[in-house]
Amino acid sequence: MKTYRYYAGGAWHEPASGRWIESENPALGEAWARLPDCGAEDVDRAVRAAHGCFHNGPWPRMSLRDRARLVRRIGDVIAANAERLGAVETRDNGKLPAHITPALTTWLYESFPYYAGMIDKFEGALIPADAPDMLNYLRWEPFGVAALITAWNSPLGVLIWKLAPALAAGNTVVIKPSEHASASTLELMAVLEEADLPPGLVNVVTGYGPTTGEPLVDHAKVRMVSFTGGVPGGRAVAAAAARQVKPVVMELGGKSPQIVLEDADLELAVNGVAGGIFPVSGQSCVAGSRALVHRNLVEAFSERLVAAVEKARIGDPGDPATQIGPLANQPHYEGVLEEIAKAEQTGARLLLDGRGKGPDKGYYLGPTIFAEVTNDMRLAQHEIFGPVVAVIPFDDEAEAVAMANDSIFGLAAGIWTRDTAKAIRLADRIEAGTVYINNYFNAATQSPVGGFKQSGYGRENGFEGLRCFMQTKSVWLATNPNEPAPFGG
Ligand code: TXE
Repeated sequence: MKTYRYYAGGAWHEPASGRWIESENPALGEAWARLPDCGAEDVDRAVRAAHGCFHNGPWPRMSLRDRARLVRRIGDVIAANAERLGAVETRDNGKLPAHITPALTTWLYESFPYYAGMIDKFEGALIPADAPDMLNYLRWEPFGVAALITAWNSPLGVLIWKLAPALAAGNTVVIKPSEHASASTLELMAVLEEADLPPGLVNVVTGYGPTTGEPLVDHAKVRMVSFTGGVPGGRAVAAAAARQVKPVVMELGGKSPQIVLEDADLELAVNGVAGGIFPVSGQSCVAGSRALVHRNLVEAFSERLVAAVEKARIGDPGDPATQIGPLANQPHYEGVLEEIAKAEQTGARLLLDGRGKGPDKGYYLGPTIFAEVTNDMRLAQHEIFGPVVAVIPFDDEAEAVAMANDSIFGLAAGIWTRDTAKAIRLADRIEAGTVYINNYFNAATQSPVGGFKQSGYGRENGFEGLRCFMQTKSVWLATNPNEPAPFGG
């Protein structure tokens, strides 16, 4: 079994507690690696290293050009090692290499040159403040130590969206990946040793939310938190951060609607709905898990959706022929099965049952489709995060919008129609951070991603993604310092 240690201050360490967590390969249901179960002492070591690096050594004095070079270098090292990193992630969470490795060399990679190129474009501002003999200007400064807490569905992807802007903005970081899939993040630290980073710039602690994540959020030297995960974890992190009035940005879950209007190109819509959830087994924050379909289309749509996915090749994620791999870990797999069983009790009709599909060993589950769902059912409200779609009929545009918005979440939505004006009208009324019209799942480094409502706040990617890692300072300079300030003024 492979043993990983945690990384702090440019060196590898064993957990102070002597405790380890076993990480499973979900394709086999077998442990393959062990990870440190870090506690408060280990977290403190990592945060102190990050804090030291923020204040001492080359990092705080580095020119913008050199900082940008270093951020680019990190991207280059990741891209050069994409296959190695992707292989570890596949082994640890079952994600298909086709969904990891090309992304690490193309658009995820782009985050590094994009943010490296952005930091010398912040031109500051001279404020025309209404104050005589005063010059008032603004600076945008890093927070200091940023905690980057990530989820298991896409550990490297989620991390890169945070790491590139956090470092470009001048912060140092402590990363806390999910206890279910930490190996690729630790492997990343091993490859980053090539990048010659200042010790303490990037640190990784592993362990559970309450015993590793919480001491990290609680640490007085951590000055901001960027979190991706579920709503309960997000609430706990926000509450802990509030104790020290610490800024948090968070991207949480979703129950994203895919609205298929009566005039939609049916084939396009079916492919868009299938492609918006099943290739990643629904384990994506923006997975379109509610198909809201015009009542006149619902039968044809459902039939075609079943036909499109019932023969999907489910199996070993390492096999290039595989289209759908396993779910990422055992507790999650069991949770999804439980949700399917609950949905069966509600009167929803199971059109396609994914249970029992794929190899016997491992956490496999095929596309699962329920019809005759109503939007108030748990199946339509609760984020399952698995390959499960609820088909919900609607009668008119107003009802579709009302149903789409009748959710605690607001991460993404899809609209399928031939009428662009209608699509734009709907897009304006939908409460979601991203709306896709006649496409789904697109993302780009330049385009901000994030949630409305309980899907989170703050944005990743784009200009806003960098801005979240900076704070504004207003500087007042007296241009006539001999003039005494009025007492008590
Ligand atoms: O999330 P958690 P998990 C959703 C999805 C999934 C659910 C649970 O519904 O089933 O979230 O996923 C750390 N203080 N998404 O288990 O538990 C935790 O250790 C500090 C949506 O991954 O929220 C892990 O590193 N940290 C999603 C991270 O938070 C804490 C992607 C996420 O864990 C903590 C994945 C605490 N109190 C799952 N509690 C998306 N938005 O893409 C937990 N953590």
